[in-house]
Amino acid sequence: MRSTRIPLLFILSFLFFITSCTEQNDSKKVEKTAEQTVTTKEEEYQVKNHYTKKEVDIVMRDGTKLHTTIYSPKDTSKKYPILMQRTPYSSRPYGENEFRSKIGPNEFLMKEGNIIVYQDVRGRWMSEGVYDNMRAYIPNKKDKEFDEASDTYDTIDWLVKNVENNNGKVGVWGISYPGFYATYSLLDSHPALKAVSPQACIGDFFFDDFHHNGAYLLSYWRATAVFGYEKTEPVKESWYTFPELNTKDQYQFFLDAGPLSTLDQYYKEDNVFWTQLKEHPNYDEFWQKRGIIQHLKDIKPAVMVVGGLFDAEDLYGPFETYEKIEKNSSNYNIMVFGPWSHGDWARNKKRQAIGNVYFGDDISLNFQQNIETKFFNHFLKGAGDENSGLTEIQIFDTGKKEWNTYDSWPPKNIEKKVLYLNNNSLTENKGNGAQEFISDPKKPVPYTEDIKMVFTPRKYMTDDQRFAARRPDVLVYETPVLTEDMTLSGEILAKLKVATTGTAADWVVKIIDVYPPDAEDTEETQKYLKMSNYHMMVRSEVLRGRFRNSFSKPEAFTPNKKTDVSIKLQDIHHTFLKGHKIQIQVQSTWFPFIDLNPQTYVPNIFKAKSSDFKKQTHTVYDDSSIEFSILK
Ligand code: PG9
Repeated sequence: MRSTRIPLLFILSFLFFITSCTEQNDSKKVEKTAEQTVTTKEEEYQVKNHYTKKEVDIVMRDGTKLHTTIYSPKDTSKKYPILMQRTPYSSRPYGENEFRSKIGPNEFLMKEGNIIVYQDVRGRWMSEGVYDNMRAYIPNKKDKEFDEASDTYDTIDWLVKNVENNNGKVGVWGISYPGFYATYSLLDSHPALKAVSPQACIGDFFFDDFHHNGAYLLSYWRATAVFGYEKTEPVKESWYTFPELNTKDQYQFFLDAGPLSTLDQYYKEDNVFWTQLKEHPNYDEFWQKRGIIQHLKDIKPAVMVVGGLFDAEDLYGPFETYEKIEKNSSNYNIMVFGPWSHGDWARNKKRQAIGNVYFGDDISLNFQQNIETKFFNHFLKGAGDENSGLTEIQIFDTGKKEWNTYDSWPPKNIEKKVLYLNNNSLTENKGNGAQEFISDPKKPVPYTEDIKMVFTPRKYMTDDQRFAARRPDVLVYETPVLTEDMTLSGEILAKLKVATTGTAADWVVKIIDVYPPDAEDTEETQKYLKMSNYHMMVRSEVLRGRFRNSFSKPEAFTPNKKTDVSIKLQDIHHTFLKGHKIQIQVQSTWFPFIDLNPQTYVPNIFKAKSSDFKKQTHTVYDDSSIEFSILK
C-alpha cells in the first residue's frame, strides 16, 4: 500500500481541530454544564421568585382580628382561585419577605399558579381571640355570635372582595386539625366556596386522636402541651413548652408514673385542655357538642375526603365525614383512601412504606398530580360540574397493593361473613368453651416493640404483632392457611362475649395478616426482624368496657358474669392473599397507647388511686365472633 506522507502542518492543524472540537465540546460541555447548572438552579423552584406575599389581619364579625397570609402569583396576566388553609399550627414564617419553601396542597398546584392563603385560627399564634379545642358549631348564629364556620365565612368574604386578581372561587384544604377546619368551612358555607378537601379530618375527639371508644390515649399525653395553654396576645413564637421527661422509654416512664394523677405535676391547672380531659372522662355534652359529624347535612361545595388506611391519628373522622355527607347531602362528594399513615399523601417519599411494610412507588405523587390537582382545578378553574373525571371511591387494597375504584362505599359487591373466636381458631363454627388470661396492670401488653417517646403514635398501625402473640395475656385466634385470596372490605364488628373477675376492663381487638414463611424482606424491614411469618397489623381498636352500652352512661361489669362487648373497628380494604392466614388477637392492656384500666370500677380513671389497680382474670367465650364483609 503506497505510503502517503501527510504534511506535518496538516497533522498539526488536524490535531488542533480535534483538540479545539474536544475543547469546544468540553467548553460546550462546560457551557452545557454551566447552562445545566443554571437551569438546575432555575429548577430549584423558589416561591419568592413566583409569588408575592402579604399579611393582613381580617376583622371577624365580633371584632376579633385573624392573621392571614396571602401568597399571590407574580404573573397577573390571568385571574386565579383562592386556595386556603386555616390552621392552629401557625401560618409562619411571618414577615412579608419570609417565604415558605412550598405552598398549597401540593407542588403541582403551587407551580401552575393559585392564590394560596394561610390563616391562624382564632386564639392561635398571630391571631387574636381565645382558642377552644374543636370549637362547637352554633347553628343559627345571631349578631356577633361566632364559631369556625362564621370565621371562615367572614374570611372568604373579605378575601374575594379585597385580594387582587382572584377569580371569585375559593377552595379549602387541610390535614388533621386543619382538616377539621376544612370540614367546618362546609357549614353555613360562603357562596364563593366551591371545593373543599378535608384530609385526615378530625371528626370527634372522643373517637379521634385523644380517645378511642372512651379509652384515653396516653400516647397523646405530650400533645396536650400544644393545645392546652392559652396565649394572651398575638405571638410569632410558640408560647407553650413540653414537659422534660429525661427518658426516651415511653413504656417505662408511664408505667413508673402509675395513676394519671401523677402526671398533674407536669401540667398545672393552666393547661386548660389537660383539665378538660380529666373533668370529662365520659362522652358528655362537653365532647358531644364539639363533634362536627352531626352537623354535616345539606352541604353545598364539592367535597373530596382523603384519608390514610393506616392513619394512627384520625381514621374515624374521614370515614364518618364522607359517610355523613353522602347520606345527608346531594353535593359532589368523593373519597380517597390510600396506604398512608397520617399525612403521608402530602409528602413525596418515593417508596411508600409504613414501618416494615412497603406498598409501592410514587403513590403520593400520583395522588397529588392525578387526583388532588384534578379535583381543585375542575371546581376552581374548570367546568365545576359532576364530570370531574374522578371516581366516587378510590381506595387502595393494602393486601394486593393496588388501587381499586368503586361507585359506593362500602362496595356493592360484598357479602357479610361471620367467623367465631373458637378455642384459638377462627372458624365458622360457634364454640361452647372459653379462653382465660390474667390481665396485670403492672405488666401491661406493649402496643409496640419500639423504644421511643412519641408525640403521637404512628408506626404501630402495620407493626409486627408476634411479640404480643407470644404473651400469655394475649388470646390468639387464626384461620388455617388460606387456599384463595379473601378481600375484607368495609367495617369490622367484633362481638365479644366476655367476663372478668373485676368490675372494669378494656377490650382490644387486632386484625392481623400472617405472612407465609417465605415472605421476602424489603429495604424497610427493621434489622432485628424477618418478614417471614410477619404478623402485619391491619386494623386494631379498643373499647373501654364501661362504655359497652353507652358512651355517655358508663357501667361496671358484674364479676364473672358473661357480658356482651361489641367493638366497631374502622374500615379496611385488604386482601388476605392465598398462603396467608387471618389472625385475631384479643387483649385488655395496650400500653402506653392507652392508659391503664384499674380493672376495678371507679367513676373517673383520671382520678384513680394506685390501690384501685388490680390484676384480674378475664374470660373470652368461644361464641364470640367477628363480623365483616368480603368482596364477592
Ligand atoms: N389530629 C392531630 C392532632 C390533634 C391534636 C393533638 C395532636 C395531634 C393533628 O392535628 O395532627
